[in-house]
Formats: sequence, structure tokens, C-alpha cells
Amino acid sequence: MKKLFSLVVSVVLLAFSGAASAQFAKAEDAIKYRKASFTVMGVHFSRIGAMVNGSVPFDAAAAANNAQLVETMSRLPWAAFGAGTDKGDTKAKAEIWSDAAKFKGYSDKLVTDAAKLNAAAKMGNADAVKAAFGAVAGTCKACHDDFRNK
Ligand code: ASC
Repeated sequence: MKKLFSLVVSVVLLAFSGAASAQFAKAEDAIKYRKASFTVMGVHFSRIGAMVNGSVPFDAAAAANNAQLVETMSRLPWAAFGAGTDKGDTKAKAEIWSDAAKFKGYSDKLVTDAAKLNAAAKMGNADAVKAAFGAVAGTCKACHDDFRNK
């Protein structure tokens, strides 16, 4: 009975890991992809950050371009956290997989916050961009604190 149970568990786990990694040929490819998407997102987010902290003047068109990219990029990394992508050149904590619901909560919140940032930037209102930027930054930080190794 115990043997049958562990066989069933193995088959289910295999099926899931197959499904989760189907979009990437190798775990290494998924890790590269998610890191690249975070990097691009961070570059465009930081360009808005420079306007928000006053180191460059507010430029509504540039803010809108960058916010559109942040929203687009915010949707991408999550499919690359499939089973078997916990080991390798990554700062991802094991809790991403053991507390997947919490991680999903953050990723969903980021997508929502980034969409609000994009909407604010499209309106061209510097104060609204500042507020929405702060929400996104808070979500980035909270998730990094819980799920990213130093
Ligand atoms: C950025 C960036 C992050 C977040 C985070 C917010 O610009 O690259 O990872 O903001 O620092 O707290």
C-alpha cells in the first residue's frame, strides 16, 4: 500500500513537472528567461523611479512608454517558476514552491499594481504616477524579502 502510494505520488509529481516545464526545454532556460524579464522590468521601472524621486524631470510620454513595458513584463516571469527550476543560477528561495499560494498572491498583486501604474502614466498625472510607483515598489520589496535570497 505504501509502495503504491509513493508510486502514485511520483507519477503525479512527474506529470506536474512535465506540464510546468513544457514551455522551456531546460530548467536553465526558464531561469534565464525569468531573470531576463525581471531585469528588463527593473530597467523600465527605474526610469520611472528617476522621475518620481526628481533626479530627472517628469516626462509624461517617457513615463507612459516605461509603464507600458513594466506592465507587459510583469506578466512574464511567473510561467518560468515551474517545478525543477529551483536549483541552478538563481536566488529563488525554496518557499516559492513550498508556499506557492503566497508567491502567487505577490505575482498577481504585481500584475495589478503595474496595470494601475500604466493607467496612471497614460493619464500623464505625475502625482498619480508617484503613488502607483510606490505601490509597485512595495510589492517588489515584499516579495523579494520573502522569496529571494540575498
Ligand atoms: C527597482 C528594482 C527592484 C525594485 C525594488 C523596489 O527599481 O530593480 O527590484 O525597484 O527595489 O523595492
